[in-house]
Amino acid sequence: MRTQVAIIGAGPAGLLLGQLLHLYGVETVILERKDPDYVLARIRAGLLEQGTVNLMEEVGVAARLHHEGLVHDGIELAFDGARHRIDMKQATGGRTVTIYGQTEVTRDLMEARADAGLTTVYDADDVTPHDFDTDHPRVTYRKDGVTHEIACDFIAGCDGFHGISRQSVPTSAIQTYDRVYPFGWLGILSETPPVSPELIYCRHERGFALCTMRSTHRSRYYLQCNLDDHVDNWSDDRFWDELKRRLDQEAVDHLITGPSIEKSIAPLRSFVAEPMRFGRMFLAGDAAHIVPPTGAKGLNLAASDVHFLSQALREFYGEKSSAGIDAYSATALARVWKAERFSWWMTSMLHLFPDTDAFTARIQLAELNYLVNSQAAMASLSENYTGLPY
Ligand code: FAS
Ligand code: PHB
Repeated sequence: MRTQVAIIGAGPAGLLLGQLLHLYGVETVILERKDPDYVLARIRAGLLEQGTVNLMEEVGVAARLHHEGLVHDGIELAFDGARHRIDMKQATGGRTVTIYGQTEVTRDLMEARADAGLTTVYDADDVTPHDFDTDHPRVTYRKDGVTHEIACDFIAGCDGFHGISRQSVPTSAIQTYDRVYPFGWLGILSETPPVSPELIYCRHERGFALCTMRSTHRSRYYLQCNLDDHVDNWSDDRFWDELKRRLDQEAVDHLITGPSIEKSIAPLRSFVAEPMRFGRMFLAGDAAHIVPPTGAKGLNLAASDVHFLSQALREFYGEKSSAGIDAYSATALARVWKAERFSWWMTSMLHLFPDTDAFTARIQLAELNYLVNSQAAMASLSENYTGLPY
């Protein structure tokens, strides 16, 4: 088989890249090691920047997003028993965020790709990129016991943090930056109305909590937990009791609890691999970087990466220019590192660290008090949270 761009990974990065390149007349094949149901069953991000919404519109898959997504103008920060709203729309001159689960983004992109008759190989085993340091890269994979080869012009590694693409790069050719946080997030999904119309980020002496949602009848809550904790240690009742200890009284009074339909613990880390291009192979999304979810940047960075990469490949095929692909890594990394900084800052300000002593706790509260009393500080948070320009 031959194609122009072989994409490894059918998560948001791979699927969105595939749709953008299809729009630009560039042929792709996507190789995914899992089956569609497995990919859709992963409960992950829930909040889209305007830039991500714009890309979904560009590839013509934003109808359900606009019908079911919830547009939010602001968020609330809770600390010291009180809540403070940040009007991000006012602070940024009109920018908002949209609540629409990653599962739904993935489903919409999967359906659009299938409707367009584009090739996605699911249950592809042993996907392996080859010869990406030559002008004739290729990807091999095994399916139903048969080994296949795809000759291509380029390989897009959209296979996430644990994928094969980044691991296929010689260690001498790649520099990584890593920060593993000493805690995780215990997340719960419940068919209950959200405790508040907008997200509430809580800093509390017992640990961070986040109240978010998937719709007006499906809520998602997170509690900071120990890295060595296990989801089996957390009954629904224990989760709700702990959440109430970390919320302000108004939130407690409005909280509607119910049975969990999903419960999981996610580790938190900041990670960047440089560069994001290796000859004819590009990395995009979690394959190249990870952010702690505090700033809701993970999925949105995957979107901006594939925006830059799709434009570069469109230029290569349309104008026979390599300028875009030569600039891809530096362009993508410039935005990645700003999102890494913002996500690290939000995480540092809101979580309890093992070395959070009395001084650090006062600094965190001073940071938060300054933030909610300064138009300039709220504008800075707002422009980062709603998404820096591409
Ligand atoms: P993904 O990991 O989503 O997709 C990679 C795809 O490649 C997967 O389908 C995988 O099966 C496939 N793959 C892997 N190895 C392969 C191989 N060798 N061959 C073929 N296919 C292969 N972000 C937020 O903004 N907010 C959140 O709350 C949030 N919560 C998260 C919770 C968890 C547990 C995790 C892991 C991430 C979370 N994220 C969150 C970040 C997440 O949303 C990612 O940023 C997003 O999935 C990035 O999309 P992709 O880059 O496509 O990677
Ligand atoms: C979510 O809805 O899952 C979500 C929202 C905002 C975050 C993290 C997770 O910062």
